[in-house]
Amino acid sequence: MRNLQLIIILLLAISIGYFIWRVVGGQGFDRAGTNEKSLSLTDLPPSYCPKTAKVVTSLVAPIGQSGRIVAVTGCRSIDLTTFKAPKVYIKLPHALSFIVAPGTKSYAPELGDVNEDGSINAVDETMTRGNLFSSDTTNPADIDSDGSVGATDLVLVRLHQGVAATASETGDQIDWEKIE
Ligand SMILES: [Ca+2]
Ligand SMILES: [Ca+2]
Repeated sequence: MRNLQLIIILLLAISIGYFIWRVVGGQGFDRAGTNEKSLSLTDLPPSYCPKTAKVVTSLVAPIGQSGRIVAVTGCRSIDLTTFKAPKVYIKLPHALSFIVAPGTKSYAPELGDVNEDGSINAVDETMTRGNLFSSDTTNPADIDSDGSVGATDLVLVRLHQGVAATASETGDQIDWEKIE
């Protein structure tokens, strides 16, 4: 009888341990702090196709030394498996930077930061309005990268206007503007 009680207690302990491991360590980042998953970018205009993203792993590292440029696979996926940090900060072209915490599998970036200064405001809208109908493919106001500055670009700016990345979401704030 006593043995049976011990076996039940043991099984219970193993079950609880497994549950905790699944919930705490088994999602997103593993116990070493490595993200197990790629991050999917969602709710973006079909023509928006970032080639690279900047990933910053620490705000306390020397300025500019914690960031790395990574490829964006198929315009929509960022491989975070090699980053060992409790959370990472990500910046995409013309988007506000954002935090990816453990367990995050997808994110809908806010587009509209024409001048890449970390916020979407009247300056971005003025730049977009001033370049409307431009078909210069390198025009920074072509936010959705469809080859011209048009209604969609203006809608994106207006939709996200007033949204600003908080200090904790801007990573090391270095070289954001160099993201292509
Ligand atoms: Ca801006
Ligand atoms: Ca456009």
